[in-house]
Amino acid sequence: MSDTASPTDAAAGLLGPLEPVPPASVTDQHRQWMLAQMIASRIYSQRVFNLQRQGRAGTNAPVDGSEALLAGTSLALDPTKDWILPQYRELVGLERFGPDVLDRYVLYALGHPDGGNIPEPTRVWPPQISLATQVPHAVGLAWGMQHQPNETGCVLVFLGDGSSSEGDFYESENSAAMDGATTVNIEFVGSDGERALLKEGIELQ
Ligand SMILES: Cc1ncc(C[n+]2csc(CCOP(=O)(O)OP(=O)(O)O)c2C)c(N)n1
Repeated sequence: MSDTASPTDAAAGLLGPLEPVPPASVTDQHRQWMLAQMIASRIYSQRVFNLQRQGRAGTNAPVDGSEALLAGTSLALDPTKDWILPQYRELVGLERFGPDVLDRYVLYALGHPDGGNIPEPTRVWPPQISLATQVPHAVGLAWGMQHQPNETGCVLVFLGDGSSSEGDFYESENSAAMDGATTVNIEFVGSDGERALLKEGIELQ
């Protein structure tokens, strides 16, 4: 990385092919890319936070503390096959899925209606502030993909532990288990810094 290159430029230069990278295949170049992504996502998040403090952007949930999870999961997925349904913190860390993710996130933060739509071919849905309401959509999307012979990807949905108090969460988990839908839920377990991964209703600590 040159002295003049921004983290964003560095990340773009290191993006490489879009194939998912399994843990055993992670190289130093991937690690360098993930670090650049983590730094970039913090910078994007801080920028929107500053806009919010100036009264130029609306409600904002900073990415702080979730950068590594986003860089890692983003690298593990295939942006041409897999889908991500974010909650409200994650979009600044999902540049690998397409530069318009960030553009649309900023529009959303500014209150522009186009921020509620991320056009194809980008496989990331817009932010969702109503807790757990993205989870039934994720299961429905995965279930629909199972009926499309050309769709071989998975659906990843982000939610916080507060979402596990919502009916949407349990109804979705039940539907996913019944339908065998390929969804992976990533749960952030808030302020204590612990995280849990829920997959088809089985909790792995
Ligand atoms: C259905 C619903 N109820 C309440 C809220 C208000 N609300 C916004 S963020 C939040 C806390 C969510 O905490 P958590 O699930 O731990 O997610 P985190 O933001 O910590 O990642 C609440 C209660 C909401 N957005 N939606």
